[in-house]
Amino acid sequence: MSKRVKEILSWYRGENPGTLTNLARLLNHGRLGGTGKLVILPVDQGFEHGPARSFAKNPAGYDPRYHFELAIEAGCNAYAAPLGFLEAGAAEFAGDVPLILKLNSSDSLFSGSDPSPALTGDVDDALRLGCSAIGFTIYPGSSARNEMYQQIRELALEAKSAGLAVVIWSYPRGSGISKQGETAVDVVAYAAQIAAQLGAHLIKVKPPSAHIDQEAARKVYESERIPVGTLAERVRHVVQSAFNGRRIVIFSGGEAKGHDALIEDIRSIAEGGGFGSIVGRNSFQRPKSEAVELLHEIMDIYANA
Ligand code: FBP
Repeated sequence: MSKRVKEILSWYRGENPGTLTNLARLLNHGRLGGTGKLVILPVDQGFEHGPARSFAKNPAGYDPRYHFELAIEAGCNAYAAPLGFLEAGAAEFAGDVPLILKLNSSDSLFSGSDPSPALTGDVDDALRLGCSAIGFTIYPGSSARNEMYQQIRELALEAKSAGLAVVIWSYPRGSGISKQGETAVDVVAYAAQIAAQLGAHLIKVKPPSAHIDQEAARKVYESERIPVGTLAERVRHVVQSAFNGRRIVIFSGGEAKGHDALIEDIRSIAEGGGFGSIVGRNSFQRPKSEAVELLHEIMDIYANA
């Protein structure tokens, strides 16, 4: 076990040996194994955005086995997906890559302003499929947020009792927050704090913009001169907001974009002390060899940070 992984595990001393072992599995697997950094492949976009928007660019992605292969070939720390995708490959690829079962999902066919995801899996499913962790999305800013907080409180308790790790995707969204506010640095930092308080071991947020959304927060950012001018500074602030860096915070890739723009973001995230990335569309929407090359480039930036 590397010194860094041991140090990270020490932040989670309240957890049982099963959960610590599963956290270690996530941290020790793949090309970044042992570095304390993670790159995770998430493929829940088929449910969240629909099949064509997700897979038409690279039709190999319609096949659930493709994503296991991509995560394995690229040496990702883990592969995260909803129930159906994991059930379709968990036996064939058993033991090849740590799995994270996403326990809630929402589709884009209902266009209300307040996301209210359904529970689409449970802890027993995660155990049956050999997962290392459960995954759950919360939408701070939605009128349904309190229901989500209560659901993850129950699920996290159950998962931890069963020795699993808990990953929370924290996405501010809904009628309580403006579009610009969804990625505002104060809001993303707050979202990371909420996920940490809900007991997440790993927290996933979007890269924060320089916008400050909440008036009460703005006064503090200004009076305390919190540096948020560059992406690296904002990432540092978000990581600090999740228990002063004592929780693993990783950042999403976002919509498919050009190589250079993505790499620039990753460099800033690494410079700001981010623990890694979760890269979905930017990887599985490219041809596999290109995706593997890109994921390796991303991993090497984190490895050398
Ligand atoms: P991407 O790299 O494709 O952005 O995936 C990361 C992710 O967290 C997915 O797990 C999730 O489906 C997606 O972002 C949600 O995106 P949106 O903001 O459009 O709901």
